[in-house]
Amino acid sequence: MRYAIIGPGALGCLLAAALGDQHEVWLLDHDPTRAAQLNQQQILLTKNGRERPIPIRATANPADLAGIDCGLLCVKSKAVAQALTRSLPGLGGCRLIIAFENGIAHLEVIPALLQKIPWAVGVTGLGATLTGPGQIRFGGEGLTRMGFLAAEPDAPTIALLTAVANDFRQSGLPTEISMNILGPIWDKLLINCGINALTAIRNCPNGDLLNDSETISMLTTAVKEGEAVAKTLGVSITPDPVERTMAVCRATAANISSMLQDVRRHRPTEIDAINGAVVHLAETLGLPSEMNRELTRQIRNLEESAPLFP
Ligand code: KPL
Repeated sequence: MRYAIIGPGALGCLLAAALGDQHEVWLLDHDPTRAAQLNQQQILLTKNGRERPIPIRATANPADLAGIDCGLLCVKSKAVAQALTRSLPGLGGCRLIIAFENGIAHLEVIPALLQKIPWAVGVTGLGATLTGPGQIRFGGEGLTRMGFLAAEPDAPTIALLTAVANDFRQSGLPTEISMNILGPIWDKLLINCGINALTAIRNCPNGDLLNDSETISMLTTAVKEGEAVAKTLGVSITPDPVERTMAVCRATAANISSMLQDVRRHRPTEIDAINGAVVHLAETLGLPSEMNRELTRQIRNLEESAPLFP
């Protein structure tokens, strides 16, 4: 299978590293200088204290993607429209795009842009920290789920998603096909609601959130507010999201959350797609969302207190 991974961030590089051993993997970067650097240096993955180079092909030219089978969209939520608009001309032969963004904002943007290519959603519990261009430190194992959100796709597209899930498994990434991907999307959203903003505000790795009772209480309230929204919307989430969020804190204890990575690099965060999206829906439904509103406010302050690089 030929893969194009759109976005060389932590998850994009981690998936490229996992699939790159056995498949042809192209990494699409909007920055030509960095793409040239990645081509020379390869992906450098540090896992269990050992660094290993993994060959991939990087490019900033979407035309190089002609003939790929599947695109894995791994850009930040806010960058989805721009990344798809830029790469679509090169994705002519692509038969499936799987969107791996955090939060739920991208689900509203993608349908209008991907009218000709079938798309699915990927939700992953994998953790990774980008330590430099193409350099990642593995942050924790986690199940990946993939499924179709929109209308029932045709048989070849279902078969292709099944083949991608097999490739992921053979590359060492536990992966399942989900017939109800909205559930896992919300399961992950609630985890991100509890972890991401708090780690960015406290400037700490995921595991440290469990060190004091005040932070645990904030995490609990943020997740419970989101849980109430999901239940009111009729989304079938997995029971006990607070305990599952704390389990992710433990499983990815040393990981630097994607939001803290963004704040440290002065990049826009995904706050609007995570806690901000919960606040928006809670307000529409007349449900409480004080904690998510407060976390959103504090992250916006952090974003404003330092210059942002898109
Ligand atoms: O998804 C994550 C993120 O950092 O965005 C978690 C699961 C919190 C791992 O860090």
